[in-house]
Amino acid sequence: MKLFSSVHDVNDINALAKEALELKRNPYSYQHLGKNKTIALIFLNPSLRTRMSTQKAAMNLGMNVMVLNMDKEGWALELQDGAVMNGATVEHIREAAAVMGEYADIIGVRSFPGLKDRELDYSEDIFNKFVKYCGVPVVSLESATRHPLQSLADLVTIEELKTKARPNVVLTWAPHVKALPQAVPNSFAEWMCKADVDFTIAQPEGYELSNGFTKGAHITHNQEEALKDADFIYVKNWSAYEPYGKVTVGHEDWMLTNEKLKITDNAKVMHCLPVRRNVELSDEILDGSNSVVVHEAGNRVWAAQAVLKRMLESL
Ligand code: SN0
Repeated sequence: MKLFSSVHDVNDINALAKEALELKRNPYSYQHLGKNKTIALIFLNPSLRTRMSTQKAAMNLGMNVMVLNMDKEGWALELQDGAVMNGATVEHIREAAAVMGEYADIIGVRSFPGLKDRELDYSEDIFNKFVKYCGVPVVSLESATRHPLQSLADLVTIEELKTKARPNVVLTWAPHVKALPQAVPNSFAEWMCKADVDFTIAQPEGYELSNGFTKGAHITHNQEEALKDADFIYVKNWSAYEPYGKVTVGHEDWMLTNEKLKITDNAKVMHCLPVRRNVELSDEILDGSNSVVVHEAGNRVWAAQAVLKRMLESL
């Protein structure tokens, strides 16, 4: 594997999830694979789980790891071709990415959307420029429109915890105080549309995701209808796709509570984290027995390790 940026980079998602669970059982069985290989993890935005789980995954494979918090410690990056760089930007992505490719065998990149210019964000300009100029395999650590390592960990978690062959999985919008990217729900939706699950998305009117990510999903504005008989509930806030990046006030009643869980099939509750307690998800859910959010975060290691293993095998 030379690129991991979306579900479209994977032939068989079930085989990859299975490989992740095998690595969970035998974390150190491929320690030789990463010997004398280096991964550089480049962050243009904050991270806890992605940074630590990807570093742990790389170490389990015997790799060396370098982390650069580019937003805080790097030079201000110029992205425009032909720019006259007499302003705030110091270094062009053409040199920055190419130099990183000299130091690393694999590069991971995190770059969030600006949420102002939809066409620019959905063109994945920054991520694609890293891919183009670094010259080595690249893994997405969450780009403007997708978070594939999270989605793979989510699939692994569902495969691991499901009690029926084809579970009902519901992605439900949740309230928030800020405008958040569509990357996590877009990505979860496109993975679930390919997984062996019945998949429903529930969101208030105006929060429909781009239909490029949701083909095959049942989509509703009625949260109660969606939650009925759910086996897994994936909770996430996102801002509107149209009008782009906008949020509306209200919808506080979309927060998940124990009362709402009663109509589910004792559903397990998932969230990518970080979560705003008592805004997106209630204390009673997060501290209750249905929450699997920490277990899900633990599986980030095995998802990342399965992807890095395949990248190392293709070097
Ligand atoms: C990011 C998002 O894409 O929703 C990262 C999730 C893995 N989340 C946030 O930016 C949360 C920020 C906040 O203020 O709660």
